[in-house]
Amino acid sequence: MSTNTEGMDTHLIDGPDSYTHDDSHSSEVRYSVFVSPQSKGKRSFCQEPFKVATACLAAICLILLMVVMVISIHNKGSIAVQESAGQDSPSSSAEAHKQKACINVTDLTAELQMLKKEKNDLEKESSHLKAKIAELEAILTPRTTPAQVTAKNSCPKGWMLFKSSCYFISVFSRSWLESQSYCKQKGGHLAIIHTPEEQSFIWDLLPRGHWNAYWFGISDEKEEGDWYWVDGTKLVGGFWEDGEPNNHIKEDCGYMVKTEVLSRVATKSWYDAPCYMSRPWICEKEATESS
Ligand SMILES: [Ca+2]
Ligand SMILES: [Ca+2]
Repeated sequence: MSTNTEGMDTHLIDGPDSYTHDDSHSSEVRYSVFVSPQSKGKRSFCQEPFKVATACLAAICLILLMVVMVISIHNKGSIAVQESAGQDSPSSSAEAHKQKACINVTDLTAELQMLKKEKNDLEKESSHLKAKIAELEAILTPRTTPAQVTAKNSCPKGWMLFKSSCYFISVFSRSWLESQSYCKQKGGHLAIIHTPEEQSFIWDLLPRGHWNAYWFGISDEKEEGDWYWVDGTKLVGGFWEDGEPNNHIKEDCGYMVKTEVLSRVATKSWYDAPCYMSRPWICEKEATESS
């Protein structure tokens, strides 16, 4: 028994060769306890691959760690950039809205100024038109005196009242004689004008035009130069234009002219003209009194 033990120790001390040849007694514990100095170098040689593998693993781990760190840093940087961009975006958007609002305000201000100008222009035009309407109404409204109001003179439709007479302005044209016939049919005669007021009233009824000439009730057909009214009374004075009547081409009938020249006046508007000329005319007849 002791011999076997001593032999076994001898094999162990002798080294791996002996150990190799005695597989039946192999033991990791024993090997580690009874390893000889010579076999120690050989064991380091066998452990070298494990160290290399360990080193490689450590290196790989280190590389992975570095990769993870790099990725982490990169991700943080990206997040920071995104956050930065996310923070700038509302600011930029607000600035853009502000600029747009400023532009809109400028546009609206300009439009407001333009509308104010248009309003002023329209107000001026409105005032002008109101004045024109008042002027036309004054022309078309029969002018009456208090006495006439009391008398309640009235005229047929289309005839204008002045004092005790009604006046009709034709829109058609006829000769002087045909015009007088028309007035007679209506119960009157071509207008007989005695006063500047009557002349002005009739003149105001006439529209302006290039040469608006209206027959009225005066003629010198019987005796050249002797002017008579259609009621047989002789003319006294008159409202002739300068240089008229001139009987230029046998002009024996009178008309009054209203042109677009504003400087012309009612009391210098009469002309003598050929009686056959076709012109509009002015009728006059007595107003109807009603109580
Ligand atoms: Ca004449
Ligand atoms: Ca004449």
